[in-house]
Amino acid sequence: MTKILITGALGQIGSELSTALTKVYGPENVIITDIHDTNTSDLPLHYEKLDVNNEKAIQEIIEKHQINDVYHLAAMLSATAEKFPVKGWELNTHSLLYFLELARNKKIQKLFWPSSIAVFGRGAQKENTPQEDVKNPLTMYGIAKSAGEGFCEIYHKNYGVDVRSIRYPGLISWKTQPGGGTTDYAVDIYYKALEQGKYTGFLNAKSRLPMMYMDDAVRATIELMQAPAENILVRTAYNLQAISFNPEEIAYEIKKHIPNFQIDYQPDYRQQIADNWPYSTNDIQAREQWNWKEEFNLESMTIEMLNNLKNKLKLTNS
Ligand code: NAD
Ligand code: AKB
Repeated sequence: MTKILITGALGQIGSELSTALTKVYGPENVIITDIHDTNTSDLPLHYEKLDVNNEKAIQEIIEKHQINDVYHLAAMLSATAEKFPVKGWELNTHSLLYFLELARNKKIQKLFWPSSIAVFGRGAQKENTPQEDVKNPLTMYGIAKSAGEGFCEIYHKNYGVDVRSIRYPGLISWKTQPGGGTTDYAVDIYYKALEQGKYTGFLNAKSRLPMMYMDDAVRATIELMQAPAENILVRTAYNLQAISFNPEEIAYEIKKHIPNFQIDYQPDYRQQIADNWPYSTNDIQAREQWNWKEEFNLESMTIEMLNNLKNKLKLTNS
């Protein structure tokens, strides 16, 4: 049976991906890790503290649990990485190299590492950005993701490492709050709509960006990792398109359910980050090579978000 280790497992993606992987591989085969001290009795899975800046600690945990596959999610997201550029660069690149080295030395079999739409920047086509378009990112986060994609391709080509990656768009979920990205507004807006009936956005009304509901992202990740190796022809990271919208459009969708909902706009430093990212990406390779297809659009995602958050907030407040 495949034994799995997840880093950054308490984050927005990790908290949902770990549950999904448990359903596939069994709870006894999924080890979740993060940098926090956590009362492990609160968690349904086997948790261990792991700082991915510590190469020796990574090696030890891989050996201790005889890990086969790693989902390396620990990272610093775009908005935070602009504030802490050196820490962001180190966390987002060095830790990936540690896992790639383990794979090169056959200590692990398969590695998943997420990239981002942030790899695109100056000179890239804004609409329907092709898989192989120019990558001139203008953020520390995007530069680190672009370097990471390069590492993955080289380790695959030169050392036969089975590393797979997706350029996730902004991910929207109700279970765990996002952790410091530019697309975080698209989660916060649902909370504020339910709690306060109004929201002040940090991007302008027309800032359209690629987005995806978490259920689609988790399913895509598992499908990519389960696809036969010979189908995976992109070893940088796959474009994956689902939904594109701007703050005005998501607000319009929310108003269908909360008619008095109000939005206003006070763009901050994150506007400049968003201005460099695509409006939508072309993901034909993912669709053709491993049958990627999204299930959620803006309408169905909004219904899911509002219904689930209503229950969650009721429980939290009672
Ligand atoms: P998140 O910020 O919600 O979670 C990251 C986790 O990493 C946190 O739980 C944090 O405690 C942990 N972490 C931070 N430093 C660590 C360290 N030194 N050692 C171990 N753990 C550490 O992020 P996320 O949204 O779950 O993103 C996961 C990955 O997906 C990242 O690589 C991110 O760049 C990528 N991604 C996310 C999105 C998105 O919209 N969520 C979009 C594109 C790409
Ligand atoms: C962020 O905004 O930093 C992330 C991403 C698109 O990579 N959500």
